[in-house]
Amino acid sequence: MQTIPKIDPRRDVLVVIDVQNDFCPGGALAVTDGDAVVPAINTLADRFEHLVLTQDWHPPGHRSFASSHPGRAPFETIELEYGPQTLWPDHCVQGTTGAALHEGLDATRAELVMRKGFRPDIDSYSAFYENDRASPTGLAGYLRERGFARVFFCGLATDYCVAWSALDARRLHFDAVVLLDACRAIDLGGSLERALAAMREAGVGLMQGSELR
Ligand code: VGL
Ligand code: ZN
Repeated sequence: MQTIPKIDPRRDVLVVIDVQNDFCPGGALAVTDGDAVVPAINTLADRFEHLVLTQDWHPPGHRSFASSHPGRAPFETIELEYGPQTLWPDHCVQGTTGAALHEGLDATRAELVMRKGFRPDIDSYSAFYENDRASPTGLAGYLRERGFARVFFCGLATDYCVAWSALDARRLHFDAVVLLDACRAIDLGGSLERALAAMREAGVGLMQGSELR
C-alpha cells in the first residue's frame, strides 16, 4: 500500500506538462479527452504553493514531425542516432495557436514556464532531458536551487511527456508522484501500460490528485 502524501508547501512543486491546444480535442495531436485535465489541474494548482508549467515548443520542420521525413507517416517509428523516434503530426509549432497553453488553464501563479523541444534535430519528451537522455534542459538545476525535493506531475500525455519527466525526476533523485486523474494518455501500441509499469518500477508514486491531503 502506498501512503498518501500530504502536500508540503516548502519542498513540493506541481509541474504541469504540456497542457496546450494541440494536445486537446481539435488540436494537431489531440489526446482523447485531453481538455478534461484542465479543471482538475486548476483545482490542484490552488493547493500547491509552487507551480511550474512546461510547453512543447517546436520550430517549423522539427525532426519529430513525420512531414520532415519523406515517405513516412505520423505514428511510425524510425531509428535516429539517439534511439527510436515516433513520428508525429506537425504540432506545437512555436508561436502558433496550437502551441499556446489551453486558455482554461489558470497559469497566473506559474513561477516558471519551461519550453522544450526547440532544438530542430532532437525531440524532448522529458522536462529534464532531450530524448538522447543526456542533454539537460536545466530544470533539475532550477528545482534544486529552489529547494524542491518532491515533484508532482500532471498534464499531457501520461505515456510520453509526463512519464518521461517522472522517470527522469527519479533518475535525478527527486521524489516523484504522477496524479493520474489530471493526466490523459496518447496510448499508442500499449504505450500507456508500458509507461505505468516503468514508473512503478522506478518508484514513481501513482495516485489520484483527489486523494491528496
Ligand atoms: C508529447 C508527443 C510529441 C507530449 C509531445 O507532450 O506528451 N507527445 N510531443
Ligand atoms: Zn512534441
